[in-house]
Amino acid sequence: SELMKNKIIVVMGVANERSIAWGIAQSLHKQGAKLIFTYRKERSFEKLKSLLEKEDVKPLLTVACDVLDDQSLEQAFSTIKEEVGTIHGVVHSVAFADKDELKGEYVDTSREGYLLAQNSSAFSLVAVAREAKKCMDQGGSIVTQTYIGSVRVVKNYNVMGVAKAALEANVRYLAEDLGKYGIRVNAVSAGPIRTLAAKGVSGFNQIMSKIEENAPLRKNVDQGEVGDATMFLLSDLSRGVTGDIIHVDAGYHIMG
Ligand code: 0WD
Repeated sequence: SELMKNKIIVVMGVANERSIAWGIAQSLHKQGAKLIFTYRKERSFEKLKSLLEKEDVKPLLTVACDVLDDQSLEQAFSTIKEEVGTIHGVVHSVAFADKDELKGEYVDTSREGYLLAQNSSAFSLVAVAREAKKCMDQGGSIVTQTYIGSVRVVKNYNVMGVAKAALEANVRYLAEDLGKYGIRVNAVSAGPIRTLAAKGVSGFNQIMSKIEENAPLRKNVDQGEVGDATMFLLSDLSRGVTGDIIHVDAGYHIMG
């Protein structure tokens, strides 16, 4: 099937083959989407190039974009507009916090650490939506990635949990603003997956075994499961859904 035929989607946040954004890209590619990739670091660009070659994915465009930098964001989306024109969706799979803030007590969070996490992980969705909107003249769908640490206290997740709470509120406010242009905004709340970003969270292995024991499906999820759910939110199948958070966590969030 070709659910995403004729759709052009921007994928932000592929660092390597383990990245959730890479799982999403594969789901989208399988369903016939045309893809544009953004990357931050040169190192990620090299990884991305070799991944694309290996999997025989031919991107429409790859463009540098640092979400902490307004000029970089404007430049990236104006390049997309010039080279490609209309886009139909954006995958925001980007977050960052200083490793030192992802352990110990939350009360000791520094001001700089707090602001960096909020800036990279929550405000970045607002900035991306503002720029992407300029290329979404036929409506579209924006999907971000969040985590249960936004609504529950997850040991060591600390400053990132608070950033994810802000991210989820951003999803709702943006959904209201952009709804009148036919642009939907949603999030996937994924269970823990071993990626580069996850390495920064101490006690990650314990979190994963707890889910294997307690989640209704008695397993952890993978990038493919998150990829397919994100694809659904980018596709017309979800045309009635906006401002929402879909949990792809083997059901863990329903457990007391
Ligand atoms: O367990 C997990 N892995 C979960 C992750 C569970 C639930 C949610 N998530 C979220 C993360 O919080 C994040 O929002 O999924 C998203 C993607 O995370 P990931 O796939 O686990 O992480 P990773 O593969 O490390 O990709 C994160 C990428 C960065 O990699 P590089 O090495 O290029 O910094 O986030 C991007 C970047 O691609 N990123 C940025 N991109 C542009 N500008 C920036 C930035 N300033 N900061 C980080």
